[in-house]
Amino acid sequence: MTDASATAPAYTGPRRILSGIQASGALHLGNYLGALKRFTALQDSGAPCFLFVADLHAITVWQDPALLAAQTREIAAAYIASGLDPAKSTIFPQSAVRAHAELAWILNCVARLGWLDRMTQFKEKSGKHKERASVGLYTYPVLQAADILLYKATEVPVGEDQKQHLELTRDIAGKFNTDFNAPGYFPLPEPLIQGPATRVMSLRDGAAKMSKSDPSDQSRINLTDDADTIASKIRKSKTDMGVMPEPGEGLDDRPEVKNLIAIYAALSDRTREEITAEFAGQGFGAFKPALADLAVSSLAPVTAEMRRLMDDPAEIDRVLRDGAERAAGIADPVIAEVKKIVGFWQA
Ligand code: AQP
Repeated sequence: MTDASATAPAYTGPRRILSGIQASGALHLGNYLGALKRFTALQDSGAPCFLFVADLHAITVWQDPALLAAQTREIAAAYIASGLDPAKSTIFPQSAVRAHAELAWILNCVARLGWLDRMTQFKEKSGKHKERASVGLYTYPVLQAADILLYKATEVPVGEDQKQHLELTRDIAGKFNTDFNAPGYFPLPEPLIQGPATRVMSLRDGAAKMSKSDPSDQSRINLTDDADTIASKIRKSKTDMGVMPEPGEGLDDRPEVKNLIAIYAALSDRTREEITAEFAGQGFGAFKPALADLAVSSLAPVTAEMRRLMDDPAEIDRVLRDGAERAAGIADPVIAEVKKIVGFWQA
């Protein structure tokens, strides 16, 4: 793939921020620090924010139909509980705006098979039996490109794991603009991968991403965990025989310690250097309880608000319905224009 930004004329439309979280429930600290907390920080950045619940993405792996709508509400509740104001930010279910699927099909015909073959997330998620994976799991990054380009989003806050998919989105946008002689029609969106916790790692293995599909519940802190569970998981988290590092000490050979410091920094809105300076030379017996207290006090209000909202599904449904209408107000004219550009028959 080439970087489409090298040759394409610049997009001149307004700034828009867009991101999504899969409706597969079970949100964890990685989702909170890598996504939710950062969306909230961007809400007042001067560009409108579109945050969707990715239910079309969720069904790329099996989802129980009896649970999917509740999982969708749970992610919407997490958005609101993390501080997103539905009056300012557009919060909506992806499947409620038909144009996502329509644009994904058109972009499936723009993207090249070789580009998708290189996507590492598919390789990781499909494992040893890729022939048993759904076709949707394979084409997932094209749907993601459609999600972004449908709103002509210019900035996409995501965790480190989504970097390759964002590069693919830029390539698809560039190829569409070139193939259809529509210079600058789609923006080449910028991934916003910033902050101390763009890749929160497992509490049991500093080389693996904290992930909802990790079979060990001890590997992650779930947003539904109570205070005792959070404290116990942090107490039992893997470290080493050493003590807390000195400022400036390299930590590449101590990934678990590096991860805990990054989590502390992200939760407290401080830098890793500040945290290292504070705890230098101390044992983990001092650091882990401090981290546990911080995690509990940061997550407890979010969890409590999520529970309150989940007890009032009608309130969440109002937010999602209103968000879907507002989102369609942007998406529908874009898909109509795209169909015209592609040359489809129009009445
Ligand atoms: N460990 C992480 N650290 C930082 N950011 C993370 N994100 C996910 N895991 C981490 C970010 O959260 C957003 C939403 O992710 P998602 O739930 O839509 O999908 P995902 O990345 O596939 O999440 P998981 O937990 O890793 O799911 P599985 O186990 O199914 O693969 C994204 O912005 C993502 O970067």
